[in-house]
Amino acid sequence: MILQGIDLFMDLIMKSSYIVALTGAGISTKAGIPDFRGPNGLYSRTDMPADKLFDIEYFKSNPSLFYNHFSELADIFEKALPTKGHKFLKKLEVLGKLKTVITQNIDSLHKKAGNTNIIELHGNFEKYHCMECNDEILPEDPRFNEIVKEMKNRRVPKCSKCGGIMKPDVVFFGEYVRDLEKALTEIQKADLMITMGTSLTVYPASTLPSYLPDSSKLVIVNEMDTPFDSKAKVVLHEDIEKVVDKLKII
Ligand code: CNA
Repeated sequence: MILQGIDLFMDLIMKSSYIVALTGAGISTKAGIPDFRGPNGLYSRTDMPADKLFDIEYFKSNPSLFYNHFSELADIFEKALPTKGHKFLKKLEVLGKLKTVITQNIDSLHKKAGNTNIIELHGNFEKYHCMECNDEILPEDPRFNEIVKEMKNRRVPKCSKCGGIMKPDVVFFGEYVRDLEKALTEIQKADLMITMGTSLTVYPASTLPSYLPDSSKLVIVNEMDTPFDSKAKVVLHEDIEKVVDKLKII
């Protein structure tokens, strides 16, 4: 029998021993966090200059643009809980199949779901630093909550030491991504790569599936087309949660 679609995906999971996942904003939309390019994504909003929001040059010259608009999303990020997609990847790790999650997301939901080996290419909001004196503020520092409060009040948080602008530990467009070498090493060891909820258009994450060894398999789960669809063994243009439900792994 020739397996296809979800059955082939399940078969590939069963036969694999070193799965690496690459995730994007689409795995978190069901947690209430909008993506960039989906139908209800931030790029479709006319009241928010989403393309400038995470641009380092705009941030340096006008940090209030980011803090003004991000205040709305900060609460959503804080309250968001892992989706079935995140739980599925956690389960694959518990089963000893999934070795690494590489994510472009900045929402820390893979950590909340309990995965342990996570490469956050674009950082997260778990740390802030001063753009002038580099002072670092971690969550256990009482000043961390002050920064979050300032942000939620649409004010630019300032360094308590030198008055410089505080920046979250998130990689903006125009900055270097984190741990790219580590991500490449993991992909080269993978026998199965699963990409979930990413348009595969943001460089350099967009190039990562091309580093998969020829003998390994690629599965893409994303509602919209991606540039790697023709290279994948299985492409499911479906909602991640529906796919996970059909796999019956969680
Ligand atoms: P993207 O370019 O917005 O692509 C998301 C993709 O997910 C789209 O192609 C959607 O069709 C698809 N999608 C949305 N919901 C679902 C669903 N339920 N099931 C299946 N597919 C779905 O986002 P990428 O991650 O590819 O681009 C990388 C950017 C987005 C990075 O710089 C991130 O930091 C940034 N981002 C992150 C978050 C987050 O952390 N949750 C939110 C918004 C943007």
